[in-house]
Amino acid sequence: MSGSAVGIRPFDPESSFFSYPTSLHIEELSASIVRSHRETTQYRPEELQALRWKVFSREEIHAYQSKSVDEMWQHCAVRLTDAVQYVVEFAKRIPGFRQLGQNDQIALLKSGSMEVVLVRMSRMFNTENNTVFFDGKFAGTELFKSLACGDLIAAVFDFAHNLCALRLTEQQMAVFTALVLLNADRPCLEDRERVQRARRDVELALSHILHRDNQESLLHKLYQRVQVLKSLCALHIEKLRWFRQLYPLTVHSLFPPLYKELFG
Ligand code: CLR
Repeated sequence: MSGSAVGIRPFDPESSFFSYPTSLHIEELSASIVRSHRETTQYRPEELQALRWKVFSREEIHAYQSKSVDEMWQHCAVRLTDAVQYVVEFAKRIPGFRQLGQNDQIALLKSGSMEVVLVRMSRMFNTENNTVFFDGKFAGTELFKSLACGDLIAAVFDFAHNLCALRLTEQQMAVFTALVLLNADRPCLEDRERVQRARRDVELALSHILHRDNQESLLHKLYQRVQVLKSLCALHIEKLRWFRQLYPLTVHSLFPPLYKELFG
């Protein structure tokens, strides 16, 4: 590496991650998480801004509403799985995450990936007309009518709306979503200690960023949202159980394997 040639040891997150964090370490950790976030979001903020005028027409909304329950579920499961795939890629690039054992990585993704998708949803949300960028255009709750889970959809939109109101920067969101993933209280973890140590550093990174941005009051608000995320994900799992009971074959043969692996 070029750094060592001039006698400066380049930052190596792998070697220093579990030692005492220095402010340089925390700085580098935030930068690394922010980079990972930027590289794994489907759309950049400028792109989303430019797409805002694209909304579904009445006819298009009607076409979604005319789908059968299982057809619409399958469609949404595919879209959701695409979004989850990006979150998995994000997780794998977080220094403290990729050093965990395979089983713990999977355990964290099982319970955290949907939460991160929902946080990321707020980037794709337009609060002016309560629509989300889905399938290439902005869609309101009515478009999801044929899923027959209006309560889940309303709650998810509500969450996105409220999170939008916090006006997080991309950096704040990046580090917050890393924190959502690195949760030592998740079920089935083998090495909680290690998750906790990785989490501690990301917590420092978040405090550091919020301090720098002069927005320390956000910390409390963000921790409050975590509770809501938990209930939304529980509702999602409950809806999936209900759907699976009605359409076991659709889930079995038409849902994406990753979706079933994480939520099924
Ligand atoms: C989240 C942010 C991603 C793009 C994206 C794709 C699919 C969207 C998802 C976002 C938000 C949640 C979403 C999902 C499709 C279906 C799902 C709207 C915008 C709703 C909540 C339905 C979930 C239940 C189904 C599995 C039936 O960058």
